[in-house]
Amino acid sequence: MSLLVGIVGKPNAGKSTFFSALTMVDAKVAAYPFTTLEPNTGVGHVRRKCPHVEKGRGCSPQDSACVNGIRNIPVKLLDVAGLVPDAHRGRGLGLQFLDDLRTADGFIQVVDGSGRTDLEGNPAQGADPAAEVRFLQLELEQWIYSIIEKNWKKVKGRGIAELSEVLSGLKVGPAAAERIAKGMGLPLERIEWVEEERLGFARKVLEGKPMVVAANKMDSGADVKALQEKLQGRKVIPCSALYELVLRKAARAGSIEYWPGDPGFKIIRASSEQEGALSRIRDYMEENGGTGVQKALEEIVFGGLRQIAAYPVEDEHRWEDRKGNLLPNVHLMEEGSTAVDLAERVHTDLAKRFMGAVDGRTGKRVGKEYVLKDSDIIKIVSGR
Ligand SMILES: Nc1nc2c(ncn2[C@@H]2O[C@H](COP(=O)(O)OP(=O)(O)OP(=O)(O)O)[C@@H](O)[C@H]2O)c(=O)[nH]1
Ligand SMILES: [Mg+2]
Repeated sequence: MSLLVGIVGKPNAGKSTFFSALTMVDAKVAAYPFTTLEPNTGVGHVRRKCPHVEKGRGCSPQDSACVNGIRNIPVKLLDVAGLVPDAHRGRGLGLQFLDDLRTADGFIQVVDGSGRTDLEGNPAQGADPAAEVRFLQLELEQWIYSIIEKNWKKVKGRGIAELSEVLSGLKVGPAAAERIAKGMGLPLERIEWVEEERLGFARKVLEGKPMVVAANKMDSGADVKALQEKLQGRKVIPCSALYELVLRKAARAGSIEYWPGDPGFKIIRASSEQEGALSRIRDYMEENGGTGVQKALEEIVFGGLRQIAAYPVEDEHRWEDRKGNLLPNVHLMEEGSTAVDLAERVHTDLAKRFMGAVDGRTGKRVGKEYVLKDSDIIKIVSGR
């Protein structure tokens, strides 16, 4: 039950490059629109300092990796086809393919920060990346609206429960649906909302899905400041997916030592040709503090989706499971989650038989309502 982050944007913005750089899954990349038709799925990782360093002993992760004291926690990623203006009227590949993104918890929109492709993904000069963000917003709204419309006869004349049923695929529960409807002053029973109200509702549902803008292709020159000013209120992370992909491939081949998200890398062995390319990348990274790709993922996960890490253990003193693995598992949980939410995540049975929990750092017994802190180590106590 890991998080799912959807990578969206217009064609040719670099979505698949960005996806490949994070997942090391080979996705087709090419300099023309609609290279991706079928979605690509893969696993990226977000970093957290691993608590094993406090114990002075190496951990034995069973569901993640730990490198140099950094826990790499998996997050699912989905790269889909490009979206063009008026996709909801059937242009490009339409909206249908977005249904693969229904269960996405949040989105990264990749825009062409260099302004060298238009909204259709064709070569251009001086295109405005802010326009990409505006049109995408409208199309995603229309997508959610279309899901409501397709199911409207199940909702019409009924209540908010039926509406939330229709939206459950989008991970919108009854409480969220009710909150939105109330906020808009819409009736919750015998629903007869007009088109405009349904569209407004779809817009609010979309607002509930966190989004980060990855201003890509910054290696070929772009005005990040101007973009950030135009997109006030949105998180904009400048990045170069191309450079990140080159670095990860070079690291895998043993040419360099590079840890994703780091501000630099070390050359181990490289041809003079490679060195030329790497030195350009190094200049870019020095100026920007890294390639920005890992940062964008961590911004959506820790910032937008407000996730924290929690480590369930069976032995609260040794921080081990029954087999003696130190800190075997880690879960990403939403801020505000409680000890019983963690129990539920580990196993529904554990939540049902929940009797209490122990904080592995303080040794204190805590109750069901205990709100987890980031990187908490928790033993769940359960009955039979
Ligand atoms: N300079 C530069 N070029 C990039 C970067 N990222 C991607 N590109 C190039 O942009 C073109 C499109 O990349 P893709 O990753 O296929 O783009 P996409 O958004 O997946 O495209 P579609 O699947 O067609 O929607 C390719 O030529 C990439 O090499 C980057 O950070 N910098
Ligand atoms: Mg693609």
